[in-house]
Amino acid sequence: MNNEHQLPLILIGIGGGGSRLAAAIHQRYAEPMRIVCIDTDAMANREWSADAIPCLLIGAARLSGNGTGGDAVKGRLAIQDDIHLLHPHLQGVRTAVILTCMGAGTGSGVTPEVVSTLHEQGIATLCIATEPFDFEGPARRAIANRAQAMIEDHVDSLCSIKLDELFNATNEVQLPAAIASANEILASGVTLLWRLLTRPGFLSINAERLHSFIVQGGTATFGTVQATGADRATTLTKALCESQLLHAGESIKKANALLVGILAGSDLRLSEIGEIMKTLRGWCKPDCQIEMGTVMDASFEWRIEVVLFCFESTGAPLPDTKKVSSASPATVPSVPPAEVFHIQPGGARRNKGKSKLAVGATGKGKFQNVEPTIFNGQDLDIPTYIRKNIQLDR
Ligand SMILES: Nc1nc2c(ncn2[C@@H]2O[C@H](COP(=O)(O)OP(=O)(O)OP(=O)(O)O)[C@@H](O)[C@H]2O)c(=O)[nH]1
Ligand SMILES: [Mg+2]
Repeated sequence: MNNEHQLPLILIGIGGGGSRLAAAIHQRYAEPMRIVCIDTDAMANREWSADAIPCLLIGAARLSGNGTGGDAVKGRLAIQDDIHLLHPHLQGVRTAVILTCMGAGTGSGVTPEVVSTLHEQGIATLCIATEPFDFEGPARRAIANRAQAMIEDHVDSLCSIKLDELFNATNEVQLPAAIASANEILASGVTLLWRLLTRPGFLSINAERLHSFIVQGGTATFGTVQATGADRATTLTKALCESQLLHAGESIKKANALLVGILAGSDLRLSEIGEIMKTLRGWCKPDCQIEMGTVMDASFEWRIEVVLFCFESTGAPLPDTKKVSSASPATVPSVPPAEVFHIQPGGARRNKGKSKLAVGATGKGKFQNVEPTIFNGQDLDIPTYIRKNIQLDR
């Protein structure tokens, strides 16, 4: 029997928004999971602590627990001060799912540093990062873009989600309902990864398989749909094709790899799995690699939920060694053969090549969008008083 605490998988929430989403996911999963939140804001930190989620307050020496006030320079310095606080949480971790919101100081400044640290430790990273709403304005957008470019340097799989698209997908008009619904969509996607490992149905994915999938993932998108009724499999595939988060099916067509999770109760039929997988196979590229798993959950009786991660991995797959399912093909004749991804030693992300902008930390005034001036490991574009934490008399 799997114990979630033993899983080599951790959820890391960063900043106010990222921690709030991580806490919502933790609550939805309702079972023990490895989780840690990181923030510069002591008040927000207390909120998550009340939920028994370990929270790391970083940069307290320079920010006094007041947050960064939207300054990614301060966020980056805060995590550089206190990255050691994260290390005890990484014992035995092979894969990290990071939730973060781009556009302000902590998420944008801290996430690239955390991703880089995890990468150095050989931990595969799937970073789910929200992009600010259009109405938040160009300054937040610029911070988000710079942070994203830095994250891309070391992350294995990056799933950027535009908040405008996420909220459109909720079909809710009033803000509180839209936020709850948006949280629910993200929670479906993320908890799927835990459920696939801890509550497998007859087609399972193990932690090492998931690790190798994420290592090769590249740019990722995800969507989730559910349906009930006699034609629920057909309804589901139609909804997937129309999903805004999957760009009306474009993400499926472009994907080099798909991770498909099917959640259902004991009434799930093999023919339904076959129909869903056959339709997906028909949409995606002939050489697209598909990994699927089922999660049997009594609370899903009468309905099916499909969660789909589409990865635009740029790396050529290595020769196959394993089949996706331990079930013999004879027992599931209607499911098309699926291939698996392979572990890539070193865990390096392969979709490099995008131009690297300066870290958000230096994104101010004349240093906006320029490469940082690094000397002896120090970023000289950061004012000396901030770099050396000198308190100025005012
Ligand atoms: N989906 C969602 N997005 C959020 C939420 N809170 C904030 N955001 C988004 O996240 C961006 C960053 O905000 P925060 O996460 O609060 O900022 P932070 O990373 O804590 O940074 P500082 O507070 O400036 O130190 C915002 O511009 C919003 O786009 C939330 O509860 N849900
Ligand atoms: Mg904050």
